[in-house]
Amino acid sequence: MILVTGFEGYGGRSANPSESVVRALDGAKIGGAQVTGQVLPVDFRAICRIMPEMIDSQRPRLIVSLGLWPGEPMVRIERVAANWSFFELPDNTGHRQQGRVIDDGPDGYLSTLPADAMQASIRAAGLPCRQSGSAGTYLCNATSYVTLHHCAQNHPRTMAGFIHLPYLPSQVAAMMDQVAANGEVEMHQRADTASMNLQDMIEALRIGLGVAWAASQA
Ligand code: PCA
Repeated sequence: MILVTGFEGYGGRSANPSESVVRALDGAKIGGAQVTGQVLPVDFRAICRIMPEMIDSQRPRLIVSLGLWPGEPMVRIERVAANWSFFELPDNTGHRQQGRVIDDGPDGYLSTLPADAMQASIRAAGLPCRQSGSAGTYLCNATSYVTLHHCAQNHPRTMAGFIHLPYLPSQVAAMMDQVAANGEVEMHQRADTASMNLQDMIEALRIGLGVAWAASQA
């Protein structure tokens, strides 16, 4: 079984592309594996509880969590999860985690996804994809850390990692309207205007999950 997670909107945004991608993939079959999609709350304390519970009860062999990285122009496979949080934005409950994600956990984990192979296949399909050495210090990094820590301790054969996604084009269009209406910064000062359409993101994920699933069965 493949578990794919995404997030609801946060930081004043009503939408999150990761939620739309997860809803599209929920129930799909990829490489003979059943995909279960789960949309998660932007809530640090809930994530610390929900991710381990879901992994214990559903026993996925592969876990790919998704989130938005504003300004990212392509599908971005994260390599590292750090045991460090610095929430510049409060989560959706108003909580700002500062400090370790898990007090007695190691400083970091490397993703166990076959990132090079996933990236190569996604690019071969004509879709832009890259890797990154930092998922930031907000909830996506924390989710990735909690997942990799739980798997390392309890499910060592489960492959897991995180992928950040760009904005949807409609979100950027609405943002540009807001920039114009507010009249506070010039359009060119906004560096977070990259986007990718939903079908391309879904296709990239289908390809990446297929590659990762095959590797998990080898
Ligand atoms: N992106 C945030 C958290 C939720 C999301 O979609 C992040 O990058 O941490």
